[in-house]
Amino acid sequence: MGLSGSTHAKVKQARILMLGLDAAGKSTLLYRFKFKEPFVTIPTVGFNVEMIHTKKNLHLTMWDIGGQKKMRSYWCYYFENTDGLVYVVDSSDKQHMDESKKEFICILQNELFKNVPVVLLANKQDLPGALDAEEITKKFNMKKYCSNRNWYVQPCCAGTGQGLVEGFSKVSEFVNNCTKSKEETIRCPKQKVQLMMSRKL
Ligand SMILES: Nc1nc2c(ncn2[C@@H]2O[C@H](COP(=O)(O)OP(=O)(O)OP(=O)(O)O)[C@@H](O)[C@H]2O)c(=O)[nH]1
Ligand SMILES: [Mg+2]
Repeated sequence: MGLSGSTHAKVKQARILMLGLDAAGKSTLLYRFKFKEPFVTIPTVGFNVEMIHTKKNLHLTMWDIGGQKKMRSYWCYYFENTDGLVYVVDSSDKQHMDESKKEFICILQNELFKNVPVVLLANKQDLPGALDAEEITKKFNMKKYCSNRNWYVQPCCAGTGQGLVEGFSKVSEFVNNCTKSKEETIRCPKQKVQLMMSRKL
């Protein structure tokens, strides 16, 4: 009895940067989304990189870069060839909201980010006093600073996972529409698996 099969799939690869202030929740939400269970993090020194496979033959390489002040001057080294930006905000941290906005605008104004689509994740919606998506949209002046690109503000909670599917779907949608995405055809050789019939000796 024989079994044969072949795979011929077109897979798009996209490079996504995750940025935001320290403790915004970037690593928590990346691993919550990838492993579908709560995740305990420590502050990221350097970066984490994870591959996310979406249903539409799109592979997202997620670069989660540490957001501590001393690390922000290194962010620009990751900017080249970025297909999408996921900017994470602690929606409950009003004290650092202006600082977060300042860093956000600085990224958007970089030449390498021209036209790069943005998904802003308004994280920590479970905490009291968290700004909602509308308030974050206004606070970050999204209409003004993102007028030349696709953008979306998604409220979420990395702790429970709420809003993450929607947020990552938006990233995929934007990247899929983006002509910058590298296209690659992965061809797996025709595989033949022969199952030997067991024989009585
Ligand atoms: N209540 C609540 N806490 C959260 C949420 N997301 C993350 N946290 C907590 O926030 C803290 C910081 O989370 P991280 O994911 O490490 O933050 P980060 O943005 O990766 O920080 P850096 O690596 O320093 O840039 C952790 O204690 C998380 O458990 C959330 O949605 N709700
Ligand atoms: Mg981190």
